[in-house]
Amino acid sequence: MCGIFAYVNHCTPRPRKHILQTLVNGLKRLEYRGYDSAGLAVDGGSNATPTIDTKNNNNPSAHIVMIKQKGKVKNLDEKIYKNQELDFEVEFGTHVGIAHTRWATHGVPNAVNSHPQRSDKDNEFVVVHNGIMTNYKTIKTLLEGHGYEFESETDTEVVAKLIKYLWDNKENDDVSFSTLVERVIQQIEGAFAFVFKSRHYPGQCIATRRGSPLLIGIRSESKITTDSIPIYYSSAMKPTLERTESRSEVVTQDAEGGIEFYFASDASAIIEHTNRVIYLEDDDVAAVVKGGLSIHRIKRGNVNESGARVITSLQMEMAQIMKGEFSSFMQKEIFEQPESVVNTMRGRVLWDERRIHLGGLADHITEIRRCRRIIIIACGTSYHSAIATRQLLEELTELPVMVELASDFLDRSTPIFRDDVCFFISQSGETADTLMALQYCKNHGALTVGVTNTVGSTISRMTDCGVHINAGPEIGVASTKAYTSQFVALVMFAMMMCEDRYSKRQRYDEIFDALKALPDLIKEVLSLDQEIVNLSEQLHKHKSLLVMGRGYNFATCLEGALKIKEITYMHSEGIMAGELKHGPLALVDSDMPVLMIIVKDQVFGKCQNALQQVVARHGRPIIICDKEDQESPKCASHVLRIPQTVDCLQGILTVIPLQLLSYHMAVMKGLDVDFPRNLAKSVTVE
Ligand code: G6Q
Ligand code: GLU
Repeated sequence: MCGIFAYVNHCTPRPRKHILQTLVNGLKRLEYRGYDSAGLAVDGGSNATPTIDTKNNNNPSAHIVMIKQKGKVKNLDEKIYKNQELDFEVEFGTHVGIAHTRWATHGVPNAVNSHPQRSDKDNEFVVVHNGIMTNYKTIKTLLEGHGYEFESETDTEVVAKLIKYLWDNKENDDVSFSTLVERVIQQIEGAFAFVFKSRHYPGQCIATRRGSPLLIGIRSESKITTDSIPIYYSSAMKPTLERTESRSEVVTQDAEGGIEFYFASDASAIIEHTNRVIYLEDDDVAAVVKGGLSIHRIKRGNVNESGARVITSLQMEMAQIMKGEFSSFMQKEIFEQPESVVNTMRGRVLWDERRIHLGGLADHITEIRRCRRIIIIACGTSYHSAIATRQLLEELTELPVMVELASDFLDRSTPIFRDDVCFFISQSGETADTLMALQYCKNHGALTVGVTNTVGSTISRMTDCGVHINAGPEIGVASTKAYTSQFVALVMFAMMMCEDRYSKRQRYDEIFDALKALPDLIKEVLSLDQEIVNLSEQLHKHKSLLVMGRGYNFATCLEGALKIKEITYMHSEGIMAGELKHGPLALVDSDMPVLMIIVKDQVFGKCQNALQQVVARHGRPIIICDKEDQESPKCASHVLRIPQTVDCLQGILTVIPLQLLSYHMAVMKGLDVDFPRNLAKSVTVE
């Protein structure tokens, strides 16, 4: 979730053209993260350098101009220069510009939903946001009750309106911009990075984060003498929408001479300007006031927090920054999974209430509970996520659940009835086969549900209701984090279907607790990386690799084999262990690499039988098994031990070693991991 860039030039005269170019270039550096729209806000005014008057907050600077556009940053750039109102040559001694690339989570991609979001028609406060707010509906209702009118479908707009509310109800005119922002973030739940600009605080820029990255670059002609930025603590304020109590005035530093600040959600947008940066931490509120930067925090109890944030030097190359410590997007996305599954659950798994709330299904859940049959339709990896969760869906809904490959479903002209509920799973939301199947089911009168990663995609628009998996943009063609997030989304759906059924309560509780522990267990599996590198050394020169398992882990076999095929170009087959003696066993001998997934679930005994059948044919399989399993490793050539979780989530933990294995083998073969031959990220043809 996507890109923030902001630029402050203090006592450093810059023409508006330069400011706009800096903002647009910043956004271009963030394009690789994926986005669907872009926008920015700068000061208006045509021929004068606005004066900085921070003492008198009631004397606003020039009005703020916002330019927003669906689609590429290039389109935004073109739109900027069509703006008749702006004089591009006018110079600003001091100026704050903020910009954003949006990956929609709330509301379709269009200009109104793009960021910056604004407080009111006069653009008194504008804000850019990365992340998802989970309690925005409650705040929105309260603000609407106070007469604030909303124009977008985003969660972000609530923040712009909330800060305006706090401004309108401030105790006195001396209240600082950062105090208002501190008050805002006290009301907010979820993940965010925000950068604010206001005409009431000309020349000031406020940034804050919680769970979403944000850093600040500093550039100055005169030497920056300090190597850290002090933190000012304030006491907690009443978390209420009522008037807040007054507090001590924030201290700011005056900068000597000119200075420039660059705010960004990732270092790739900053490095070309400066390598001196500060990484903000959760709940830091950073304020640039009169060219001085200070950081403010609410003091929490007696916690002994550090008194400063250190200015560090970025030592990296551009490409390195975009992928972080990773060599490819696929690798980055594999390692993002502890966070991406949390984003899928954020605001949906209500930990305190022990409830699941999928807002996008709420209006239809009664109808879904009454249906006669659930049909899940998808392609490729998305299809595998349906295979992975079918058993749980059957168990918790007690309905027949069919899982269909979209192309085959259409070829068969499968009978569909009005009391069917049809799910369409798609990372991109644009896959042609899945789309056609959706049209077909609509024509037959079924209720349609989308499960996609792309807000505003054709599938999310065409379906009656749905769930956005919120895994964040996936760039590697081989799908990884989208798979585990689809998996989690379908598990949440299954749980929501049975939450008022007493007979399912124990099972529900067991899965609920396992969801909480899941991110840490994923981290534990990812720590097997070096072991998997060693295994890849042994395997990558082979021509073929069979992946066997059954029950909840059969989907892992299919998905693992698909990953291996896609990026290593090696033959690989996911084999249902129960089918071994009906054919595939003929392939097994001492030369054929076999990987078996054996975990302690209800098919453990049957998997042991399959293992014996392989061993009897001189196979020496590689085994992925539970840490506690003493039996299976005895027959193995290599063992990968993973932590145990509830049976129906185990597939998330067993698939990750296979994602890593395919990745390392492809690297060893010198192949392009992110863009495998003959494949595209979004398959928009039949
Ligand atoms: C897997 C691929 C591919 C993908 C399908 C369906 O690694 O990315 O199998 O899952 O092409 O795509 P959507 O999920 O976007 O519909
Ligand atoms: N939740 C916000 C929105 O949908 C921000 C999304 C983002 O991170 O780009 O507008």
